[in-house]
Amino acid sequence: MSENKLHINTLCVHRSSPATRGSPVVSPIYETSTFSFRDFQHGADLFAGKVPGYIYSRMLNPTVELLEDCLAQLEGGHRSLATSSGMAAIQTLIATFCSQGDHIVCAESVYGPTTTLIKKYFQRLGITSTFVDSSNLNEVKTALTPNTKLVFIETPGNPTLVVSDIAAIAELAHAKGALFAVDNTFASPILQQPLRLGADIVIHSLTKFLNGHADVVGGAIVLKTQEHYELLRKTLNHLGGVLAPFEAFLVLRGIKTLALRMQRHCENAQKIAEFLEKHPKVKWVRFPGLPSHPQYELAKKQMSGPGGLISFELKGGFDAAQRLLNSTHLFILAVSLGGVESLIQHPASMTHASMPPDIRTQAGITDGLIRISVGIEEVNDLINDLDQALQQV
Ligand code: LCS
Repeated sequence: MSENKLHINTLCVHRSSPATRGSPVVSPIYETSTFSFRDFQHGADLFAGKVPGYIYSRMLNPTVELLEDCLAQLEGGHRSLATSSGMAAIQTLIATFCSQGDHIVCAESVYGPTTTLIKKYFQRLGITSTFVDSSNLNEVKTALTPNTKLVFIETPGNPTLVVSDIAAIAELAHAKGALFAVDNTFASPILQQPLRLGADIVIHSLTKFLNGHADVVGGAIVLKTQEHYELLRKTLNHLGGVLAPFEAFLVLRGIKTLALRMQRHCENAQKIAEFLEKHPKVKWVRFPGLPSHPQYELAKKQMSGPGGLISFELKGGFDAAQRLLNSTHLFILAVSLGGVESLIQHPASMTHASMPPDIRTQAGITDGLIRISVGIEEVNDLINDLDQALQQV
């Protein structure tokens, strides 16, 4: 049928999705839920896995796949999967590898909902867990049992910034036949590449440094082997927590400036941590770039920069923390981290409020603890903002 014979109702549907034109420098967004088959046999072959190609965007989408390929390369992995959030990545990981009767060893200093996911939802399915100070290798070793399937850590850990020895924990986990996953959200692949240090799996909240602009929620799982990739791809397809193409496009755009941003985050955070440590109203500061950090030497060895997160406590405890959080102007009072703008928040009543209180206390998340995510603004403006806010305390 010639074009001009088509009814406008048909044209609305068919001419709004033209084929790719020219050779774009930036990949177009494949904002489509489904893909046509050339003929019956092609469709059947795609479903049977006999030929490569796209079927349906929950299974695979070209824009999302471009991001997945990019993340695998940044982390030195084989393949990766992008998910609808960091939590979806962790859920997909555990659902893939752990069954009733299995055991997880998890770091106590992790994002609050990660603890809740393991302690509440997976425990209900008969998966037990032990939470340890992952900077203490003896604690990790003692917690491992013959049923341990997965060791899960964050380094640096949210929000205490505790640093754990990736290579040493990989050895301990592998000696017991357990898989070892590292949530690399705080470092980003620019500062640390856990797969190269012996981890089997890397988790990311793309919401943070990788996207970097506080306008996307997303996650990722990076893997070393095709076998793991295929297992996880099946789980993700069935659980359904996939990333949308537009979000993938935004993260790809964010990644273009990741290295530059990380450099500025690190430089700014170093100066701010030094300022805070000298301030008379500050009790202590935790920042991997300060010699006072308990794992300063390990951080220097394992990471190529200290990152953009700082945690600290004021001498005035909880009341002083409340005052400070209500007094900053440039530091935005908001959770999340890793964006170009500086943020300030109170873990015990915000990001880690859902955590069982005993594990929260065990992890050192005190009521006076404040966490800041240092952005890429001019550092003296940020220091002046904290300085004036500290005067209100
Ligand atoms: N892993 C880490 C280390 C995180 O910090 C977060 C979120 C997640 C995983 C979960 O990622 P999401 O599902 O949010 O993409 N951390 C947050 C925080 O510290 N403040 O708000 C969110």
